[in-house]
Amino acid sequence: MNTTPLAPTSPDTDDDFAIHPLSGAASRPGSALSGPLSAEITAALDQSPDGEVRVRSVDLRVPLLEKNDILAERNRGYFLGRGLAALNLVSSPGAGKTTLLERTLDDFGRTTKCAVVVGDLETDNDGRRLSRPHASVAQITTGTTCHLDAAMVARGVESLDLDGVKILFIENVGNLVCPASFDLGEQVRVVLLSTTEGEDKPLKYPPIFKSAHVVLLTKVDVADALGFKRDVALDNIRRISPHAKIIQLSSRTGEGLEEWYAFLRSLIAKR
Ligand SMILES: Nc1nc2c(ncn2[C@@H]2O[C@H](COP(=O)(O)OP(=O)(O)OP(=O)(O)O)[C@@H](O)[C@H]2O)c(=O)[nH]1
Ligand SMILES: [Mg+2]
Repeated sequence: MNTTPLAPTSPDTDDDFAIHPLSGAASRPGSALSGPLSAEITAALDQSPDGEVRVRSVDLRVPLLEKNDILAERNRGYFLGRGLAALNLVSSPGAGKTTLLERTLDDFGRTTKCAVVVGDLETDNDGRRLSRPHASVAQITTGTTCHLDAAMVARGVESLDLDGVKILFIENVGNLVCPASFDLGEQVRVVLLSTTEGEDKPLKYPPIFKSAHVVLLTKVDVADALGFKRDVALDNIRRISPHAKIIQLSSRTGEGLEEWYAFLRSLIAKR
């Protein structure tokens, strides 16, 4: 079993996000830009011979993503070493991520130990909603950041009790754009599309749907009342993510949840 500490050990001091363990160990500050990246920014501020500062623009996206990818690989190795299946749940705000996880912890989570890391800009509302005696939960508040990154997840996971845990759910910040670029080290990326959003979202936000292993069509209980065209939505999902497994479900009525739980069981069986 891989017991190497998961979070980066560099003494970064910036508090740009916060961990609120709903159970487990004490919170600690997260890491921000550091090392080579700060050096790159400093190098961008060239000084001319007459002392005048010339500002060069630097594209930070590549180094930021490179750093994230390294940490994501580290997370992946850690999850693998512990025999954990990690799922990254992504959707626009309010598509039903927390409600699905509440049901999943209450049903599936009674017999299979699960843990959750949940990210939001502000509040620990979702963390408190998900808190259960039988499930370890950590809430991350990102401040102004519109997605979780691998470092935040590493810190969140360190505050969890992972003893006997088979499935780690990572509920990302509600956003259909930014989370697409940030690998968290998950094994499975789950994208939710709710009937309240309209059928066209896969066409309008293709990167996140292209990256999905599983697409959940949620809130199907209200599809008819909304005039939501399921066949059109399914067609759009298949056009953008032809390889994704699609499950239609309602966390309210329970429709489709058995298929979701069967999928989760299949992940454990593969470990
Ligand atoms: N009718 C219906 N409503 C649902 C269903 N699932 C969730 N909702 C409602 O949708 C709203 C948003 O649900 P959440 O689970 O908080 O959504 P979320 O994706 O976690 O939201 P953020 O964390 O803010 O991104 C709540 O009012 C839920 O009760 C469902 O299956 N059917
Ligand atoms: Mg939520």
